Amino acid sequence: MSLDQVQADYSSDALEAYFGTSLSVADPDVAALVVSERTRQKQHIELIASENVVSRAVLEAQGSVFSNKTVEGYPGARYHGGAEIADTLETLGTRRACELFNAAEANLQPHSGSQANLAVFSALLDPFDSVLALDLKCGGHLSHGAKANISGKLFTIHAYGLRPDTGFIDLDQVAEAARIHRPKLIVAGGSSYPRALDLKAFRQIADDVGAYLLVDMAHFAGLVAGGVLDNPVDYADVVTTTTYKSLRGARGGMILWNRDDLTRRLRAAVFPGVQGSPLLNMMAAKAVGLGEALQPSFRRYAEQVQLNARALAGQLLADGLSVVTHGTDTPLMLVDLTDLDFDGQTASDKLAAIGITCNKNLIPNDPRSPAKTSGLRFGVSAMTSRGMVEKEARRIGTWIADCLLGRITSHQMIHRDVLALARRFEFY
Ligand code: DSN
Repeated sequence: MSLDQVQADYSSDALEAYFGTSLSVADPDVAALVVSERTRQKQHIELIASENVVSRAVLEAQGSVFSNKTVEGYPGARYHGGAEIADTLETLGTRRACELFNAAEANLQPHSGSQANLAVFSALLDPFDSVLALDLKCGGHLSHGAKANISGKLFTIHAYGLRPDTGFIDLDQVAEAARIHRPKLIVAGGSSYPRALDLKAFRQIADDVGAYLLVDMAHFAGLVAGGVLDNPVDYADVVTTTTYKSLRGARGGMILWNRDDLTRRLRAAVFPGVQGSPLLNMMAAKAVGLGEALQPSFRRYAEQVQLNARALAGQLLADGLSVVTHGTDTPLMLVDLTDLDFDGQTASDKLAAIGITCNKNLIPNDPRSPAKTSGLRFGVSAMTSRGMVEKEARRIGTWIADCLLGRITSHQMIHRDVLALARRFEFY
């Protein structure tokens, strides 16, 4: 490359183009994918329990100039200069999180729920320490000690399960396993357990054996924020959550706690323990989402999420499908397909063909592999954000049941109906 060419790259025209060209002009390939994804989201009924639809304000904050800033450490004690505004942002977001969940302390830096859990494990435990958590096969989460996850490699994991007669957490088993294994940490919460946790019972069991209690409320944090479910912060030593499921904010994780004596360890476990610089654009968007969740209207949203979840689960049952625990208290539910002659992957493909998006999921004691599964998980946070209520939840439930139970004569016709419903609930 000649010197002339290098200098040309720094001409005022080149700089203006670099800073001023929109995505559609600068990179039509990626721009086209963004448009396609937006269209896909609008034209489908989204029932993946870990998804939601964020506000325009959250999107705007994610795409803000905070994307350019690197900071390490915490407000007032950073390693990089120019952090004054970042400090104000992180302090604002943290204050909102504490107010929303009535917590003394919050850490908004985790990039995800799994990072938040890893930080808590490393703050409270030494390698090989014993942990008691809900079995992944019974609705637990990878980051709670699955063999394939770092949490399962570093710590000694014992699992508890569900009552075979009800599908609810077997608290007797939790208490017995705690007595036998004397875990240093008990974890409650998971990724496909549809029922409210008995927080008081978990607290008691943890106290009986001198264990820390961690509640991972990722899937139901929005219902806690909206006052629909009890607040785990009142019971647990530490609470983790993602910010983007029922909480309807930016992608990322968060840690909340009340105990002063854990503050130094938890903060150090996030940075420098498992992360470097937080993603400040996501921090800004988290702050916006938390601000939205503090508005009175969020309470109404959270109530509607639970109403919709119950309406959908009720309709699936009424229309002949088997729902684990026969219902839900949270935004999610699990359909058991063992009576049908196809697996979760096939079931999810069938629903995708009529415009309904969900995910295959292991059911308790699933005979199939995680790649196939015998279940489907549905969540209603996203459809509720679009304005759908029980009437639509019931209609969707009937479409799902008709599709899975082979009661559809024309897939095309039902897909047209799904599309028409999706169009009635436009967004962006
Ligand atoms: N934990 C995964 C889920 O529940 O889908 C991703 O957030």
